[in-house]
Amino acid sequence: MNKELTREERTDALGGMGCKRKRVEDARFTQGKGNYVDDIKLPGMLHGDFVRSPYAHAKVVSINTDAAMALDGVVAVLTAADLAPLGLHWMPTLAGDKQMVLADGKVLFQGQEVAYVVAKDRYIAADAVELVEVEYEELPVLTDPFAAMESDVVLREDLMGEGGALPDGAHGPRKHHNHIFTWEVGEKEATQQVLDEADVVAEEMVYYHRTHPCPLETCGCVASMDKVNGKLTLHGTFQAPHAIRTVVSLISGIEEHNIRVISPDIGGGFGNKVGAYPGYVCSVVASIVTGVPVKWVEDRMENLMTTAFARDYHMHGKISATKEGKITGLWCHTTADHGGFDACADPTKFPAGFMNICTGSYDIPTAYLAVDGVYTNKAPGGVSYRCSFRVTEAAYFIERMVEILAIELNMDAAELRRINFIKKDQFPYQSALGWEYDSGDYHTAWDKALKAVDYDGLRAEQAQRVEDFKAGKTRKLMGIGLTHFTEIVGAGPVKNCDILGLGMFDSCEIRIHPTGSAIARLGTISQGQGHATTFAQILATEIGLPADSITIEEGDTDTAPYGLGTYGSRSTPVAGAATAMAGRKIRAKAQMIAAYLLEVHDDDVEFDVDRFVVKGAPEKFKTMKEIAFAAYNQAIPGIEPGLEAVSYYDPPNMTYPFGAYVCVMDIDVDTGVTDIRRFYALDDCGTRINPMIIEGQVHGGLTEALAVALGQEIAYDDMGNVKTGTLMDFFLPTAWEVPNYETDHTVTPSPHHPIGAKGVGESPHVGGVPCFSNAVNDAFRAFGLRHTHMPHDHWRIWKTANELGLHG
Ligand code: MCN
Ligand code: CUM
Repeated sequence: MNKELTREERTDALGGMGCKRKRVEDARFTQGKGNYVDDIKLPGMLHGDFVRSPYAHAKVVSINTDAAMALDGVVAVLTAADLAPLGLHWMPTLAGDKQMVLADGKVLFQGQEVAYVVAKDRYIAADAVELVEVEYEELPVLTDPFAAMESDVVLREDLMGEGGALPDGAHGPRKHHNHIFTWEVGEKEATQQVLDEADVVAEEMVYYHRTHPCPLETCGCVASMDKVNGKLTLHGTFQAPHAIRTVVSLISGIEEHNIRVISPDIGGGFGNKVGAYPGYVCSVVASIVTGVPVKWVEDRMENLMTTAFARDYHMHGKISATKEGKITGLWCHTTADHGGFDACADPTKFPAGFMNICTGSYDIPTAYLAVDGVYTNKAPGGVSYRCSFRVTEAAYFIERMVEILAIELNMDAAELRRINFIKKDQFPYQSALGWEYDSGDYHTAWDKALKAVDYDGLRAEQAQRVEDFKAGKTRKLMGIGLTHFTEIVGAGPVKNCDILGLGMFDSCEIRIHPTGSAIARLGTISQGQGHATTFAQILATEIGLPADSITIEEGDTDTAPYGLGTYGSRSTPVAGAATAMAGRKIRAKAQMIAAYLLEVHDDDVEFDVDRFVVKGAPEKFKTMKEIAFAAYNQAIPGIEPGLEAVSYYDPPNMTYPFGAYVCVMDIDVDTGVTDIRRFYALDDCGTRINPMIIEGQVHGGLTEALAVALGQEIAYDDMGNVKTGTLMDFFLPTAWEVPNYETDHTVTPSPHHPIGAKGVGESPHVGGVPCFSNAVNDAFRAFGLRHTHMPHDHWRIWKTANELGLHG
């Protein structure tokens, strides 16, 4: 007989929570066996491609498709005129606006979809795109949201009422024809009064530039209408497959049970794949019209120029404090550039996402935030790129304002943070802008971080460097970037979070097979986060079967329970909770089966790692494997056969992960070249399911943060031309630019989450961007710099040095 394993050995054998389980997905990814949208090839499949506008704002006078149609292999060319009879030339956006599917009389941004060509292959489609003749009449272009709010030029005639009246938008009254919404939180007058009476006020315009997540795989889909059975199958790069199914049903009129949406492997989403794009609608229509499958996959330029961008927030801030440095108030007015259509993917009641987490990690008694959304001639979107619904903007804003306040107070920025942190015993903490932070221990994290990098030593070195620079001994300055961020993730309670009326719960359904293995399906969808690995770990611990014996499946709406998908780092806080809760239902039934098999009362058995044991008699037990078999092969009085459970989880609150980051950077004043000497990242995401996956998430998020802070942007010229529409101009960091990251953690569990876990996917980006930016700004603090805008590329840094008179 086998030697009986110890409790510890049995625990290890499960590969459950807390272990560095290797990613099960990687077997296929590293061998080129992933199954992405473009790998899907259906019999008779046609290919779609878009004619796109070269102009940022123009009337579409005429479209002539004759030459394109005459090309051999072209099957159809769709224009708005073809979609109009179906009511599909416009579609609803997730933000309550509507967006043209194909140009309906005008275009509002460069790259906007004008016509959709369907052909036998991708090359013919591309050739035919060139043959479509479109006559445009250029209109004045607005690329600056402040100018747009003053301009007579009307971007959205479709939103004008009779005689120039201005009807309300989806989020209330509008101030101007290019205005989308005003969103206000907090106390305006009280905050103004605090600012008026304060010892010290720091004021700054903090601009977080427009950027783009640029996932390796672009967006795409394959639509396949089976006219015989009336079933539509839509494969695509969807971060929210169920929501896409519901939206497709609502706009097409096809009953939801006749639509199957499948997200296969996704090569990075980063929020870029949350929304609905014209390509999806056109592909569905084309498949319905032609009766054969139609594939549409963007190229890189299309992805960069037209799909959901990120940020573009102009944040005007004022922060007040006593002369000892106690923050007394925060005021922020944000002008948000949403482009030609408001296609942000925020929860409905939050048109500026969770920007009102902008009080950050600090106990700020009085605050006020107003956000004005504005239309411009740029691509639509705004919520993407590891943003937690505008938390990136909020964290950047407050972490810059705190640095500027430190300058104003002539104080050390680390100390200023320390004296303003929310204290451990203040949690659950009610913020001035309406959130209830669930848990945190910021002082412990901060002290650990500063100690790890020898903060005092770094400051001494920096002071010496400044002396040396002034003495002409060096041309390099040293910056110390600090950040303590607090995130809000896990949308969310259904009572205040929905998208298009769909409550933001999530789900998990588990089926235990007779031989003691299992499949669990979730309403979320991994795009690289490793859900198949980590959700099996949650279950292994909850139900006592090895993680290796549990298959995790996501992304097929015909099989997975309804869920709202993966974004806003919500999978662990919401679907992870559902997984634990469904696991507990399995365990509850298993307990009854075990008690029956062991011939004792239900209450006389207890769960022990992978089995139920009789209390006080550890030699009497039934393993979960045995119980699973019994569930299928024995008639147990009063208990249904089988072992399955489902949980739909509506979280009581969001989770509030946080982190303390330090970046040490050297800057060559003459070239503007930055060298990141050190980057230390301490994250607290509560209970840690898989430390290795967390570390991977942190490395990825920091690298994307480096990109954004130091060079990446979607830039426009005055005519609305995208100046960074290719990877020649759009900075994508490689191993060359990436430093060696040091990761660390503290663990402050979420009190309301069944396993105490908080999200982490977006944290490193949220905290990383201000940390890199603060390092650049800090390097020049001794020379009088208060604030300079991102991206801090070499040219801009050189210019900053030049403006400060450091070039001689
Ligand atoms: N995790 C953990 N312990 C925790 C929290 C999380 O082990 N306490 C694990 C999770 O189990 C999961 C991963 O870390 O495997 C990320 O979990 P979570 O924080 O819940 O985030 P989501 O799974 O909801 O992922 C979304 C988040 C977002 S919004 C963006 S944007 C982003 C990000 O994830 N996009 C990514 N990370 C990405 N990583 C990759 N590779 N590709 C993307 O597109
Ligand atoms: Cu805002 S990027 Mo993520 O939420 O998919």
